[in-house]
Amino acid sequence: MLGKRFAFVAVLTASTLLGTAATPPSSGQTGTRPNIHVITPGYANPRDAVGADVLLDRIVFSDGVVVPSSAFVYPGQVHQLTYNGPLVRFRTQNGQAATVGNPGLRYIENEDGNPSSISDQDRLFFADRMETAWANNNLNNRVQLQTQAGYSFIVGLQTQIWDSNFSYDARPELFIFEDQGNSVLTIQPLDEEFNNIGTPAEVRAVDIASINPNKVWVGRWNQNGSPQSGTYELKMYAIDLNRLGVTHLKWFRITTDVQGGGEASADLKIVAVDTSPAPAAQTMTFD
Ligand SMILES: [Ca+2]
Ligand SMILES: [Ca+2]
Ligand SMILES: [Ca+2]
Ligand SMILES: [Ca+2]
Repeated sequence: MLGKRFAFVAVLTASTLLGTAATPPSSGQTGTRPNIHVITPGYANPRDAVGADVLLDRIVFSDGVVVPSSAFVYPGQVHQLTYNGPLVRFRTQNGQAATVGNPGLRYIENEDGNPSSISDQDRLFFADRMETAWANNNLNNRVQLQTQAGYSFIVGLQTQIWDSNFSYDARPELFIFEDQGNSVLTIQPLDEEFNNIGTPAEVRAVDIASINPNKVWVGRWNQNGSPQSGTYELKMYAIDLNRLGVTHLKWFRITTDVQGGGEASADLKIVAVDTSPAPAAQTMTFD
């Protein structure tokens, strides 16, 4: 058993050095995309719940394996946030009637008490605000950026996650949810000293597809924070860790400097899962 796992590592290392790692099929390919099941307590019609809770209840992989919400791994830390864009465009948001996560909107420039500019203290405190917005299964509680100005930040997951199969497989570990699926971002895996490792994934608008088996809807607000009528469709990109050139992951950097293919304004909710059957045993083997 251990010998087999070490053999996997050797193969991956060789292919990475040679730059010949196989390109995985698109996550949007029919048959491999997980089913995402959402519940909207108190609302029979999910589109009526966009001012409240839109809860990610479970993920069902194409092989039938179910990941319940109790097994989700959320971002637990956000570091090194950069943003030099305009005011009143970068915020966390949630339904005004939400019971999961803090309700309402929070803008980055308000964190230091002076809304007329964006300071280092704003960026520092807003990074914590992002982490708080992401640390629950309410898909309505997310980060929104309404500008072509980019951002970057480092995400630390609550726990390290492992890939059950070090080649490409149909149980993705990282789920990126994005309003309307019209944005771009790059995901760069990092080691514990925040050095680049693995392979960066450039996520383009075409990669971010409608959620199946049913579309999912979230709330929309004006730039001044007032609720807008109607809904946004929330779309998703699911990533097998093999796509990032790593077997396990805790830290990664997200940037929006991808050129072309969408807006540099990803509105994000990030959820991870550990697909390894015995993560503790694998950690002992490799760390
Ligand atoms: Ca400020
Ligand atoms: Ca894999
Ligand atoms: Ca996997
Ligand atoms: Ca978007």
